[in-house]
Amino acid sequence: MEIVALAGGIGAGKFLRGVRRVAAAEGHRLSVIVNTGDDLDHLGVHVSPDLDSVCHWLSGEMDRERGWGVRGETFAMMEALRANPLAPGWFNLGDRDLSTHLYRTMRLRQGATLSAVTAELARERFGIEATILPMTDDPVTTRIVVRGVDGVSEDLHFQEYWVDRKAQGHVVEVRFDGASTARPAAGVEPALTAADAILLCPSNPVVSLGPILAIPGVRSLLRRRRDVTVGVSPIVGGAPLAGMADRLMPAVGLEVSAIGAARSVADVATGWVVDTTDRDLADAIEDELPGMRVRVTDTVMRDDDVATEVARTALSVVSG
Ligand code: FO1
Repeated sequence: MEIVALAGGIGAGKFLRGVRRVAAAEGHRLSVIVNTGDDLDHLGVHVSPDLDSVCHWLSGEMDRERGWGVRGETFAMMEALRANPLAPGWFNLGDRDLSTHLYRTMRLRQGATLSAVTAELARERFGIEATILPMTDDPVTTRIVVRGVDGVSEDLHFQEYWVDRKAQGHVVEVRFDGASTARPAAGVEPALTAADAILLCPSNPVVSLGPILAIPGVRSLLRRRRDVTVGVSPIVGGAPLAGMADRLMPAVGLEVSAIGAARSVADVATGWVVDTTDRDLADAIEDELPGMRVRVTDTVMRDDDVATEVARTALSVVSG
């Protein structure tokens, strides 16, 4: 089978390790379409956090505790940088991660597309068999507008909001600048068209899956492939297992629950996997969202065995 996963930030990686194990065991091919709205040009390098996270998780180099970056990462460069009070010290570029950012920046300056550079990094640096695709090669930037207690609104880059401001402040708007004129990266539409199964990773519905679905053509294509598409709820017991979905979902009118997350993809998914904590929501979801079949399993992916079971459960919805 051709399995295609849509992935963003922190929640996707653990699940992708389960998908990878099922794909390897059963001889399926895996492609992952990744959010690039988090990308940041910082200190002269182009950082693609979600592309890097997916590569770290699939290569096994991820630091599970920190949730981003590689195991054993050091921050000597950041310590030296902070000796200069004029330098921006809020976004930590790890020493090993920096090699990835420098390579990506060098190749982009040579005129390579983000897709081409991502393929080189995934294959040559991380030894990954899966095909890793940015959602687009065009610039798309997630912006978060927050209003402080003083009533003043600020238009922040996603990373400024999430890292510098630690997701504080009342979110009044989420935008994906550049999305309306962005084109899906070369391999995206062929992968979605040929997929035997499409998996929506348990990523933030607003800023991880949202930007991917905002690329013109992607959502309409997924609607046509709804019969092979299954999502995994990123919300368990009314809260995200990681990240800041609970702060962003209300800003776009979504209830912070497994049913609220299901509503955000009801037009593109025929299956929805929820945690055992949310077993009592299963009937309500199927009643409200016709065509959605709910599966219940343990989705708190503390290790690869649990993640593999979640992947099997999701695939069972569309593989008969
Ligand atoms: N997250 C943090 O909480 N603090 C950081 O300093 C930080 C730096 C960073 C650098 C590179 C990178 O790829 C990711 C980094 N992250 C950091 C995580 C990042 O904000 C998130 O992984 C995603 O953007 C959220 O989906």
